[in-house]
Amino acid sequence: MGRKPGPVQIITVSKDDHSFELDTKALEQVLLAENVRDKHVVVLSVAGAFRKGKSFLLDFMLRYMYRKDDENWLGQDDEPLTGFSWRGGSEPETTGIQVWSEVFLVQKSDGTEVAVVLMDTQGAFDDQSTVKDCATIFALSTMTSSIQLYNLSQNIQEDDLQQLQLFTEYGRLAMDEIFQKPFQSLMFLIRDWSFPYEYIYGFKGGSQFLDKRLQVKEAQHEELQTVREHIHSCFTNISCFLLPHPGLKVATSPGFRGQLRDVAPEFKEQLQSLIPKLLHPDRLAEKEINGNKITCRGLLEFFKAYIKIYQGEDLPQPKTMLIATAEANNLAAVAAAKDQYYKNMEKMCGGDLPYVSPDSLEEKHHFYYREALRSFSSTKKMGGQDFCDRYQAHLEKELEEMWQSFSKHNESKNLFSAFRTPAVLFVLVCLLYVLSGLLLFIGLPAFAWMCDCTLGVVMIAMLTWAFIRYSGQYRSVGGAIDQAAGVVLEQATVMLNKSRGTNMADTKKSR
Ligand SMILES: Nc1nc2c(ncn2[C@@H]2O[C@H](COP(=O)(O)OP(=O)(O)OP(=O)(O)O)[C@@H](O)[C@H]2O)c(=O)[nH]1
Ligand SMILES: [Mg+2]
Repeated sequence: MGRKPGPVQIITVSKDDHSFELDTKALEQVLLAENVRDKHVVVLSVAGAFRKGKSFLLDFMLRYMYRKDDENWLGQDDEPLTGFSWRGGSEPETTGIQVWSEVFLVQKSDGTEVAVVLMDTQGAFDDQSTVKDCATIFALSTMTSSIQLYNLSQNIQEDDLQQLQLFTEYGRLAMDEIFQKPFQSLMFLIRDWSFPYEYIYGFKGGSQFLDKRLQVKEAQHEELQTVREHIHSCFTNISCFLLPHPGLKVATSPGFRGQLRDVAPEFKEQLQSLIPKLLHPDRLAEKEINGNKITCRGLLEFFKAYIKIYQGEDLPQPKTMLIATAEANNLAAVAAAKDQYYKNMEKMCGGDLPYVSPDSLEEKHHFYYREALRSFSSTKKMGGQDFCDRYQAHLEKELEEMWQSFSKHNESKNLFSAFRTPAVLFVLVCLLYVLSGLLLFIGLPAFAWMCDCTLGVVMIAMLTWAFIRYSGQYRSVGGAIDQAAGVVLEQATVMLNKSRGTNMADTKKSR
């Protein structure tokens, strides 16, 4: 050890290609420290929107961990607040995921020692991160932590719950097996709570407030119910803490360095209640995976496994609400247009309906194709013209494929095409029979014999074909016979056309 403790960047997000990287070496140095590596691990993470005082709060937790024996652990009046890097201003500060380099050993009342890791995360919804970046950070920190603090400002809004649902679902997707409750503790931490007259500050008011917000009622719209049920189903333990506003100096002064002098007394008072309770040895829940408590060494392996999943291509892309809605709209319009085309064409030539002349079928196809495209473009869809054009191209391609299959199906109903192979073979047998007789007559028995042999082969082919059609077996042989008959027919047509062509040329010449 010996080195001064500080934040360690373990996960970095690339600004260019939005990829994620785990610094295994750095994480190994933290988790494989000799005194902690075989201890059960407790991971406390803070996540939520950017610029809402996450790192600031973690620094008070650090103070507590270092000075908990001191009555005055919160600090001196003029002492600057250090630890995880925090600052004022509107630009994001923390990036990726960081952990504190020192893992704290805490003894529980039953004598067991656990290792406590504090984790700071990149704020969500800044102007440089995609939905996928935010979802990945949140999911990774939720999957690897045993206590996740969801840091919110002022209230629990419905969109906060929806984001939580999206992010946790993204996490659940990456976990191998889905358990009844895949994650452990979730704590809503509401900053700048301004209605203590309705729900008092602290855990008590928080829990009443949360009960009200997460209540699932019969009369609620299904959408609201699903969000709540999802959140309940993801975490074993959900709590809430209402924290007051820290005072205008903290929120707005550019010169504020974390001196307690400038922090509102009620904020300090609530910190003194929140942090010791949160970090109370008996409240520190060990990280469990598959129901087993894991050690620091084990956690390292899980980090490696989880990051691989997020680096891979298997997971779907979480999208913005507009894009997801626009996609759903367009897909629904494509499906409706396809359905309309299919039904119309079915009426023309589907199922058992008799053979239709290809020309009139093609005419109908063009008509219904245009109708389907018209119905697609007249449906109201979100996402703008570009988006719509992409889906229209998709629709055109699919309609074209459907047309090909309708046309083939119609073709197969043509009696001649069904009997094409036996007809060709039969004509061939007749021709060979006549030819053989002719050759014998003009005194060429050897050639006549060859004709007879070929005739025999063709007849066997005919019988085989009939057997295959009847039994449905050896279809590849049947296909080969069909193909051979097709080639013969083709050659014959070409020859016929050629002779017709020369005839025409002759008549033209004679004219
Ligand atoms: N209004 C308000 N401001 C706070 C609170 N706690 C800290 N701040 C201020 O919020 C600003 C941002 O603090 P940080 O801790 O850097 O915020 P963060 O959430 O870690 O920000 P990112 O790392 O960018 O996501 C600082 O100016 C703090 O003084 C709080 O409870 N309420
Ligand atoms: Mg931060």
